[in-house]
Amino acid sequence: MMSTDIFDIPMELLARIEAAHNILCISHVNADGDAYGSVLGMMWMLRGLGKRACAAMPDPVLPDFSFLPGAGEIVGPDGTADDYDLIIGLDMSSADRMGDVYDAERFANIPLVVIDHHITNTHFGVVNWVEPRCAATAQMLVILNDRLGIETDAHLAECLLTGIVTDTLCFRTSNTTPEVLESAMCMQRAGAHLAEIVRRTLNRMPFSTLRLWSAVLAGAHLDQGVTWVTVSREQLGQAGHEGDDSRLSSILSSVNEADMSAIFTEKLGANGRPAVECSFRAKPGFNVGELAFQLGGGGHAPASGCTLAGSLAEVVGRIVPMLIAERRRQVETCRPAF
Ligand SMILES: [Mn+2]
Repeated sequence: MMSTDIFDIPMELLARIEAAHNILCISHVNADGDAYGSVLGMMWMLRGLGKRACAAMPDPVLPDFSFLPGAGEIVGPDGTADDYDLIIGLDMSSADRMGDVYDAERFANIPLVVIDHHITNTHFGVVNWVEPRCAATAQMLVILNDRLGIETDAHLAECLLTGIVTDTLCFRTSNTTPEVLESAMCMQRAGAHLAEIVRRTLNRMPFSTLRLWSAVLAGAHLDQGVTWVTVSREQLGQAGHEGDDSRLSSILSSVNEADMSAIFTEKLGANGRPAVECSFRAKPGFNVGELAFQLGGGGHAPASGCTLAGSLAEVVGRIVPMLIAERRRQVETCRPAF
């Protein structure tokens, strides 16, 4: 028995799951490990209850996650049916994250319930179980599985541990509570291969990424407690990459001499004009959330971002001094907590 009584699962969610027979599970565009892990984990849980269940996602399955049990069964927008009696949306803070896979017209009469851990969730279902204290939607499903009394087989365990491992960057994020570790432990005991999941999801990259990072990091700057890099469209083109990589942010934010870090990635704006995607990180005790918000973006104290019009040189020239000033203000006005 897990010590997860602090989490309340809505009775209506349990009742709707128990009453349903044919269920569609959906997760989000630009899927990550928690999206795959939770949509497939939910599918296996429902099958464990003797129900029909289908997993659907807006985009084709990424090769990195094809190792997950059931990944080959994930359907796209064209693969869904009409006769579901319940739809479960997983790991999504808003309805638009379902992309084309949620056909509002076809599914108009099918109840949609939401299971998600994002604090920004818009509660777009008829029942919404939103638990920001959980580090991953997959962690919520471990708790749900326990509450439903389903035996955890190795398939299910593999999917749910993958969601937990990827969303916590292998138990390194600040929201890795004892409850997270307990859920992960239960999944490992049930047959999930932790080291293999880490190797397949976190500890791998194509050579092109290594080349991109080596070019980008060769141009790293450090000034008054702020470190930053720029990623040009030319560099992205050579590497054949989209660019936005949280692992590069993690490398920058681990620099001893810096309290704040930034990655400036050159993009082509919607109107063909140059634009720059800014991704900010702050050490504990510092805050980059407010700056991003002022610039029209969003995020939290430790991680935030925004997209600004202008060339790489223009945006860097404008934003770096703001970061330096913001860091200095925060050093002077408040002592960092850690
Ligand atoms: Mn998640």
